[in-house]
Amino acid sequence: MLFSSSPSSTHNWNIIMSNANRYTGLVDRYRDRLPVSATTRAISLGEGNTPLIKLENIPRLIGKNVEIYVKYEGLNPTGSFKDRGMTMAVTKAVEEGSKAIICASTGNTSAAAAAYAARAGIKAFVLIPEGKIAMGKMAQAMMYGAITMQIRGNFDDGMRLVKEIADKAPVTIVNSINPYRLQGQKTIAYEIVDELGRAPDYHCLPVGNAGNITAHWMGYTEAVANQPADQFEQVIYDAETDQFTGPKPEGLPTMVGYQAAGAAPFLRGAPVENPETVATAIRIGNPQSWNHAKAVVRDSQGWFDELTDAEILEAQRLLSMYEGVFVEPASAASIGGAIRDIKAGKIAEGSVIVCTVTGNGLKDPDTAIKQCSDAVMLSIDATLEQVRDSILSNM
Ligand code: AN7
Repeated sequence: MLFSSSPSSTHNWNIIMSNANRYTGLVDRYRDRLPVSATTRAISLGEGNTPLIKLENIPRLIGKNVEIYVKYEGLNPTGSFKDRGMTMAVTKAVEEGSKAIICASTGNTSAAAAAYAARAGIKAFVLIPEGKIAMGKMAQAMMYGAITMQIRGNFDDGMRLVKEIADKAPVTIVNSINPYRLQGQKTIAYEIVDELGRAPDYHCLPVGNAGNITAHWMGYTEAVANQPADQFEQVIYDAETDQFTGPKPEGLPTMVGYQAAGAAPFLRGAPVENPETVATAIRIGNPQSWNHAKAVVRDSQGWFDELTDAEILEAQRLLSMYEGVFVEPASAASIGGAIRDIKAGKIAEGSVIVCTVTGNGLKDPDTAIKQCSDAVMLSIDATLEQVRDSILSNM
């Protein structure tokens, strides 16, 4: 029986478990720069440590002399960057004795919350907009055993409800308004600075709630400042002064945030009432980290811009077909926007650019298949002749 307990193994697993070189996730890796103690038990699935892939073909294709890297966050345990924040949020929730977590989500946060709650043995309640999350994310919430509430409303409605319910029920909010989320997510910048030996000139990423662009900035500031461990000062956004606290090093990247045109409150200068985009992950009209992200763009002399759904899908396909990197539509906004700004000269030749590609393409198979009506998909008899003809006519 699957769920019956089996007699304990006679192997001495401790020998294997004591391998000091084993990567055990970002809380363990960056323990001295995160709000945990030496004894805090990390709730981890080995998140972080994702590939930084240098693009080979796209720079040639656009005819510009630039170094573009994608940080492939789709290779996290639940397939998105949300795992970085969730390992921290759930680690702290468990440390503080919480038995349940809750979030509103466009899909990826709910998948991560559900997985880390399963890992910790606590409950996850997730609110998702009915009919508006990608199939893979839905499958994840169900498989990981979350209690899923599909609401007749959008993400912003769910977020409002989660904030209201938190003091009426014994649940810990794990949306990015939970400060531990950004603490976990900042580690992406540590990894990039580690690998490049410096920060890039530009960092481009998709923006929904704007938590991630804020976390990137905190991480870059801490990593570039390269503070000694015993004098480590965390960088956080102080709402009172509208400033980031801590060191102010030289050599930080220009931060560029891209939104979907139908869900682009930063471009409109105000919340968007009925956000709409094929990139459901960023179908958000009322960003929770509004002031933080404005401060990031101000301090880094960066900018926000928007992409149409058609531009987002084109970038998604380009990255798949020319580089073999399959990301979900929201993630493609970063590369699509960067390519446009490189072509326009807004991002100068000779620059080093990192784009965060936030989620795995497998999350949203429907949107992928729908836009590939022109893909070569032959239907043939199971004969050697037809296979051979198919090859020869397509060489
Ligand atoms: C793939 O899961 O908000 O600007 O509820 O899933 O930090 O919000 C997802 C956001 C970009 C935007 N790319 O990041 C959720 C959710 C992907 C995402 C974003 C999301 P933020």
